Amino acid sequence: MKKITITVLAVLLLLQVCVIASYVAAQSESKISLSSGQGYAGDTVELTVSVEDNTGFGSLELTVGFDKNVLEFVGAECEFSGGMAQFTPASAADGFAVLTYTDIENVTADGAVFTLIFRIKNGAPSGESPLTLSLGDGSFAYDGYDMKNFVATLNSGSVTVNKASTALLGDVDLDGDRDAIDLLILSRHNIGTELITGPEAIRNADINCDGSIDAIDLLILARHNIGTELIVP
Ligand SMILES: [Ca+2]
Ligand SMILES: [Ca+2]
Repeated sequence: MKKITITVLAVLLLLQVCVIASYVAAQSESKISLSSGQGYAGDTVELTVSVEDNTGFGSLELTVGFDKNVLEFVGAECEFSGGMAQFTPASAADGFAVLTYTDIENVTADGAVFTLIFRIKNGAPSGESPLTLSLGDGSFAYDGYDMKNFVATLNSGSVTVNKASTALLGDVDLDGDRDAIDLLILSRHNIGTELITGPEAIRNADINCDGSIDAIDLLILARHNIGTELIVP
């Protein structure tokens, strides 16, 4: 019985040590995150690199990798002041950017460190394009007169390229065709039974592009549907 009690106590003690060790380990690592963004082809997207639970760094070197077929690195800004920030702009052939910040003493503040500016390339495929974030060898923390490794848990974001909507004047239900259903929806809108909502449907409903959805648009669509006068395009 005594043996069992000692064994149980030993296991409990071991568990406690493990829990404390993992807690200490979790506490001693900074978290660095790269935010996500979205936009259409041709848009500029700003992403933020931020630090949480900062254990302190004298120099931070980060490499951000991206799909060069989707994104173009425009530039970066450092949100910290007092130290020296440097960015290695990626050339057209590269798919990464290196960002460094060095100070004369450990930086322990949390918050945004860098703002990254990307442009979504024209013709970029729609969908999510993941980015990578890695900590470079140039990262360190001051320890008195020495330098020690700066470690961090890294989380990287992505840029989502929105699907460009195609305008088709008269297609108010956005199914890709102009037909009797669109005419019915437009009629209901005009008599006030059921209003057309949503930016794309509203844009398509104003067929003559005069800024209002009215009987003229209804007439144009009716003529198109019976083939008297087709809407172009
Ligand atoms: Ca339609
Ligand atoms: Ca109109």
